[in-house]
Parts: sequence; C-alpha cells; structure tokens
Amino acid sequence: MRIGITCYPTYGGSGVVATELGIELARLGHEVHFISYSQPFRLNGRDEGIFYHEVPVSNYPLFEFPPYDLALASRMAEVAEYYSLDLLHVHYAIPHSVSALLARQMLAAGGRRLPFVTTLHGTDITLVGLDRSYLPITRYSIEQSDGVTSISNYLKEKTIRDFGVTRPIETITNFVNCDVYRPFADDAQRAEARRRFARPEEAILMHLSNFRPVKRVVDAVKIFARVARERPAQLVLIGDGPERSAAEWLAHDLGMQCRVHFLGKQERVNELLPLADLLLMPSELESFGLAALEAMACKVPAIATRVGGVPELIDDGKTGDGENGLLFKVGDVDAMAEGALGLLGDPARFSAMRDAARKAAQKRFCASLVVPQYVRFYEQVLTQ
Ligand code: GMT
Repeated sequence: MRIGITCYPTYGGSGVVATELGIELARLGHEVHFISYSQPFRLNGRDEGIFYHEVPVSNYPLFEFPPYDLALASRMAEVAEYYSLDLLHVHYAIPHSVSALLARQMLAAGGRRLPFVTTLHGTDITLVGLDRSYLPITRYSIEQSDGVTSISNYLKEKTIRDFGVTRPIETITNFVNCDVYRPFADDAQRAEARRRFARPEEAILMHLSNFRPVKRVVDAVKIFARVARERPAQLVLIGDGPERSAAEWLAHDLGMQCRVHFLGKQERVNELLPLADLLLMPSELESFGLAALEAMACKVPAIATRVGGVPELIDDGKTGDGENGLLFKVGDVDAMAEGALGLLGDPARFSAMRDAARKAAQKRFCASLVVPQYVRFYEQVLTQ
C-alpha cells in the first residue's frame, strides 16, 4: 500500500506513535509518505520506503493566524495525486482530520478516491476537542472519516460519550518495538552504563514527557525528594516543555540539584530507559501512557496514576494476571514515594515486577502484534 501519514512532528506521544508506525509499515514493504510542517523527530531520513513532504505555510502579513490546516489539505491532495496514495492516516484529530476531509473532497471532484483514517490520541478529545470553538468541527471530521481508531478503550468510550459520535471506533492500542526497546543483555553492561548517572548503590528514577502541565513533572521531583530522603537515589528527566523551569526550581529549592539531571529532549530514549529502576509517570491524565510502555519493554516498571487508559496498560495486581507496575491517586506523592521505596527495598518482588513489565509489553503491545491490526484496518477501509 501507499500510505500518507500526518502527525505533529515535534516531541509528543501522538507524533512518536505515528512515526514508529510509519517505520514499521515501511519495514513490512509499504510505501509511507509523511506530510507535515517539519520532519518527525524520530525519522532520520535514511529509512527505505519512507518519504517526507514538508507543508510550506505562507506568512503573508494579512494573516494574523497563518492557515496551516489549508496548506496541509493542499499538500495532502498534491502528494496523494502525485504518488498515487491509497489512503491517508492522520494522528490527532485537530486539525488533521479536517484537512484530510478537505483533501478527500478536492480529489473526489477530479474523480479520485482518497479515504482517510483518523487516530484519536488524547487531548484532541479530552481537552482541546472539548473547547466549544473546536467541538462541532472535530465531531464532524470524526464522523466523516472513513475509519477511526482510538489508542485505548477509555478514549473510545470518552469520544462516544462526550462527542456523541455514533460511527464505529476501533481500539488499536499503542505499541512498542520490543527489539529496539529492551533491557541490557547482561548485568555487567547495565552496571557500567548506569555509572553515567549513579553510583552502584544508588537507584535511578526516570521521567520522560513533554513537560506539559498535564504530566505533573513537579510531582516527579517531589516523589524523588521523598525517596532520596530514605535511600541513595538519582533522578533523570528526559524531555522539555513549559513545566521544566518549575521542576528545576523545585529541585534547586530542595537542595537536590546534584541528584536531579535534566537531559532535555533526547533522540534515543531507548538507550536511556534501560538504565532506570523505575519510571515516574504522575500524570493528571493519560489516554494511554506511551512512556510507561516504552519503559516496561526495557524492564522498567512505572509508578503511575490511575487515570484514563493507564489501567489498560499497567496492572497493579488488582485486576489481571500479574503486578507489572503501581497505580496511585493523582497528586498523592507520599503514596507514590512509599510505593517506590517498598519496591526498591524488596528485591524479590521488584525483580518479579520487572519481568512482568517486559512480558506485558511483549505479550500485548509489541509492534509485531499491533501494526498488523492497522494494516487489516486499512484493508477494511479500502474495501468499504
Ligand atoms: O497530551 C499529550 O500528552 C499529547 C498527546 C500527543 O498527541 O502527543 O499524548 C497523547 O497521546 C499519546 C500517544 O498515543 C498517549 O500515550 C498519551 O497518553 C496521550 N496523552 C494524554 O492523554 C494526556
């Protein structure tokens, strides 16, 4: 198939999922065309079968708000025509599904069919999409999509409930390439690599996000501070965004800046995650929690919040077949610190949880299981 993919190319879960999907589809022999305002950050431009098309946006002085969605629709139609795309797959409904809808109409006028699939990721439904100025058009473009997928059952149900959407929505969960995201092959290698951040007796706690308020990065620093009071530990934070300086100031005020490492945006998080003992994901809301899945694949369990779609990924032993992480109430930093300390102080339980985390990633969320679901979904849409 020839597939066009549109996503937000900067740091953020939906862009990561879209890019990894494109890479996996190309590995399966499909031709993938990314259409966006800049090259998605996990693409290196060297992958066979992957093409990138920039969307130029004119900055004419009359435009106080340059109309990116129109430029995107034009580029989608152009690329689809020139490269004979079979379908478009847009990630994050706003404004991508509206642009795809326009591109489909433009091509239909010339007698050409261009179906499009919309994947809902999170704040396009739970936050931005609910804004009255976007709700009617978001609902319309979801209804008009040729296929709609959601990254968790939670998000699917929320879309049906809050948007009154009546068309079918298929849950296809996020995924991880378990060969790329994996633990170190041997303990000696891991111990050597961890020396970059910690002494052998110190635990490494990690946080990975786009540092938006919804991620509650400051809570991650608070949890760490409580842990570090009881046992030797270091905190490594990967990513950047609006809450970074608040987190930096807190680490400074707590006198912890030597033990809190802000790495900023990193391209190869798969090389950093396996260094950690635990991932901290104290988010206000997560429709899925991709960072936790990537960590779990590296045998790093998450201390997370019981919100949104997270319980579909992390099983704290209360609901399913094995404890592979711990879930807490949003903001309960004391309980999260207690949970982390309890685990770090109980090697047998901790080791079982690390194994269970990797096993859950392999058994339910591996790219080799999930990507074929997308391929089947595309085929279904094309034969509709
Ligand atoms: O709101 C965000 O954090 C951004 C958003 C995105 O589009 O990057 O993240 C959402 O999509 C991710 C990938 O599917 C999910 O893993 C995140 O849980 C989800 N974020 C929220 O629901 C807050």
